[in-house]
Amino acid sequence: MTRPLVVVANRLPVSRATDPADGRLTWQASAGGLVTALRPVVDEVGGAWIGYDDDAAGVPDRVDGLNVDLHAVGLSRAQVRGYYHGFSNRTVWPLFHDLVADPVVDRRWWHTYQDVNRAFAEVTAGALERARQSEDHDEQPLVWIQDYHLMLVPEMLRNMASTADTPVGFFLHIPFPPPELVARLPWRDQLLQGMLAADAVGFHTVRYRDNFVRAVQQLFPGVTTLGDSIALPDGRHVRCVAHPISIDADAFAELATSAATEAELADLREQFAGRRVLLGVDRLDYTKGIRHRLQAIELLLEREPDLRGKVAFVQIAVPSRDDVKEYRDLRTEVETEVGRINGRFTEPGHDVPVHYFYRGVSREQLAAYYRLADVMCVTPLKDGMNLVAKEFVTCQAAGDEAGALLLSEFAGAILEFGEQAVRCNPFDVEGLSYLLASALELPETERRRRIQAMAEAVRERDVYRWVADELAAIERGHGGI
Ligand code: ADQ
Repeated sequence: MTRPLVVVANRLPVSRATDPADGRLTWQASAGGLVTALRPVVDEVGGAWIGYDDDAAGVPDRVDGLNVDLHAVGLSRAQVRGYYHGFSNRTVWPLFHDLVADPVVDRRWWHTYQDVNRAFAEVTAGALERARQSEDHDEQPLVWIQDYHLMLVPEMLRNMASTADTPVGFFLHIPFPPPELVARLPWRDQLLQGMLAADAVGFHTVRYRDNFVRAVQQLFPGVTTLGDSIALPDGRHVRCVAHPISIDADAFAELATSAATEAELADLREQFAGRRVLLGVDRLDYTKGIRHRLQAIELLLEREPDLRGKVAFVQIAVPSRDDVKEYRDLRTEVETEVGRINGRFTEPGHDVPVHYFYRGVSREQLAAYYRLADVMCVTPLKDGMNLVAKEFVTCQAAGDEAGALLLSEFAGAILEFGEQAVRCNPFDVEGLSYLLASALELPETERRRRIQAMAEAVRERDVYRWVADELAAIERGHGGI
């Protein structure tokens, strides 16, 4: 690709840090997956990144080591409440995750969502203008909009004279639900129209893509499909594609065998000596199935007294969206459950069965836990993809470990891991408790073979492939090919 790349995402890829040399506050590129994935592209072609920051005025134009111009969108607290905590996370998030929680419908949030999407579109138009004027590029930039916070931005850009001809792509990182669920949203037409203004709309899986295409067909008369394109009544074609996101597999493999990870792992092996380890790593989100998982652990310990003292369950839960009531309630419920299990099954003088962390951990610690785990429990009730599963198999394979992956049928990742994972239905708590036991009992050679096969699948379709496939689809969609 030779066009400069303009990324539009809820957050900017930078964070504040203290300079170790003089203790001053500085800005640095953050270590998020999207930034890592796009780094090789923007190193080559340059570009811009548009995103929100709560200190918009303080964000520098650029940071060291990241070849993009930063454009911060400043939002008031009320806008963040309505657009982010409200419409994005209390309306769209639960609805698009198959109603695992009740969506809240609030007209004020919807209006704020529209206003904020417009603010993003305007800042993007300004960034495009600057990129066009720059002498470094002869080609028009390509705009790539990320996720459910910004579903109206493609159409807003299409309707501005200065940006009408720009190649625009949109990628949805969460599931796209069946049309019957989308239909519940009073503003479903506007949201779909917003996305349809892109040249290409990307999803993790064929099922989400097909759900989107069916919703468009049901809601807009006169729409036809041709291969992976939707033909709109006005003659435009929109390419709808399925590209599963992934991780930087080589970087994770390297991290898993680094000296720092090995040192962490040695400590953990000592701490958990004589016990098999079950592991959960998630943002603390009700879609991730953490409560069902804990209940399955409790049933397992209740049913099989021999396992008590011989297995430990480690749950690493990253704090998430704690401005939203449902997330605060979930934290209370999870912590109550952990307390109950430990209260029931801890023996005097012995360690607790459930180790619970409400915090993020370092990359090295995370990799060490992935290597330590005998069974990795990825049991979301619904999940667009789930990168934890991909990180786990990559770290295990790099360290020649032989753990098992217990994977929900409702995570996008199940499509790539097929029969190599232990498939589960997380809604069936009792069934989950039996599957935990059978995952522990799989023969070691079988577990090792499966881990290697899953890691190979991740290596073949890593995050760089995802970026390349997405950008190529946007180009083809724009060129009408
Ligand atoms: P998430 O719902 O955040 O992402 P996931 O894909 O699993 O879910 O990514 C979580 C990331 O956070 C992983 O890279 C993981 O390493 C990291 N992480 C989790 N716990 C951590 C901890 N305690 N400490 C440090 N890091 C931790 C959304 C969608 C997913 C989709 C992604 C990408 O919900 O379905 O896979 O976007 O599109």
